[in-house]
Amino acid sequence: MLLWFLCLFLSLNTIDYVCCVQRKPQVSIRPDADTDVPSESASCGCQNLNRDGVVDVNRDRSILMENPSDKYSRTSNEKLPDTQRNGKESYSHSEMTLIPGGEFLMGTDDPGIPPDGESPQRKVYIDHFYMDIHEVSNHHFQSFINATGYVTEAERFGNSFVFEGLLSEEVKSHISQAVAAAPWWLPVTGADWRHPEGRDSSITDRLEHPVLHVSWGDAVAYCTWANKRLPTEAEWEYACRGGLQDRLYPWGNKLTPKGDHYTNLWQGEFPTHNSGDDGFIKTSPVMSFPANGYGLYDMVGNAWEWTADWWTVHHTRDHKLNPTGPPSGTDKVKKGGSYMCHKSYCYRYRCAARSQNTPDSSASNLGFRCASPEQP
Ligand SMILES: *[C@@H]1O[C@H](CO)[C@@H](O)[C@H](O)[C@H]1NC(C)=O
Ligand SMILES: [Ca+2]
Ligand SMILES: [Ca+2]
Repeated sequence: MLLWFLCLFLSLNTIDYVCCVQRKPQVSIRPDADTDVPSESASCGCQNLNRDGVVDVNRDRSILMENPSDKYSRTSNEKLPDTQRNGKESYSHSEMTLIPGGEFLMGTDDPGIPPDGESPQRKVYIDHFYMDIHEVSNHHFQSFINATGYVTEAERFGNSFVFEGLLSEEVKSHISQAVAAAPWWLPVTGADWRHPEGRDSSITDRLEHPVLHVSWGDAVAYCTWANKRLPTEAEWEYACRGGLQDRLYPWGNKLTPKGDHYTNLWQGEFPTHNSGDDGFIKTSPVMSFPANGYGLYDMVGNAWEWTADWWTVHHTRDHKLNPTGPPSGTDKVKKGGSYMCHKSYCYRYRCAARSQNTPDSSASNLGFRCASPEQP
């Protein structure tokens, strides 16, 4: 067991700790590897998750935070009540909006996290398509499950990764493993989309929040059922930019224009203190923050979003027409960052930012939305 986690520390000083919520080790085992914690912004709050790559926390209880929940503001979630959207969510699928075709600059020449393959900036042309205006919600995912009886991969595996700060003491007391490089990630038995923090949790009061703990395959199954598909990375990034050219965020270059929060991220110190300044310490109901220029919500922040593409960090400046990524690979691209992202650890809530996971991965900050060439 120890060997599995040691392999996670083979940072090689270049390959950053990508946000891999993965089940299969991607690197070989080197028992002599040292065990430094990942270095600041090169890593993110959701990396190195691997069901085989966890350590025994009973050997060192201090790997767990002391009472992280004490440090969270209980009232923070009351700031932005769940009201605006009540009654609006009666569709069985998410509403979509037309993303007009056009050319854009994909990636950046000023990468926030160079090892992620954010550069070079290149011209990409995208045909028009339709995009879900928000992340697929628990409510919509439940419609799919009710209609099909589909069983997600986390349910089949019997566990999924949950951020420690969200867990009850009861659940934590039964956990004996953690991800060594990122001890705030714990494999939780019984965690799945219906039980985001394990068996003693539920989604009844979170039906309008993004569905979590869905693998890439689960996301594809949902989109296929809805007569849609996952967006390509290029489509996703084009949609993220909302018609703006060469900006960091879907709304511009300032993270909090006039002090206002435009999406659900992490404020405070990661991973010990989440001040919830944006109103939420966990996920937020979809559409809690302003839409971008294309009418899309939470393109960055709230939940990470799976895309269709296989992962590569090698890009050229060649102009591209509707690129679909490499023909094969081991990881899929995810985009947008999540409510757990803080600049110090996961500066990935930018349109050009990207990360990856194996397709069977699932976690408490990873969801998706669908696209379609035509209005379904
Ligand atoms: C799914 O089925 C459950 C159990 O029958 C029901 O309570 C729930 O309202 C249904 N949800 C949707 C979105 O169809
Ligand atoms: Ca937040
Ligand atoms: Ca998102």
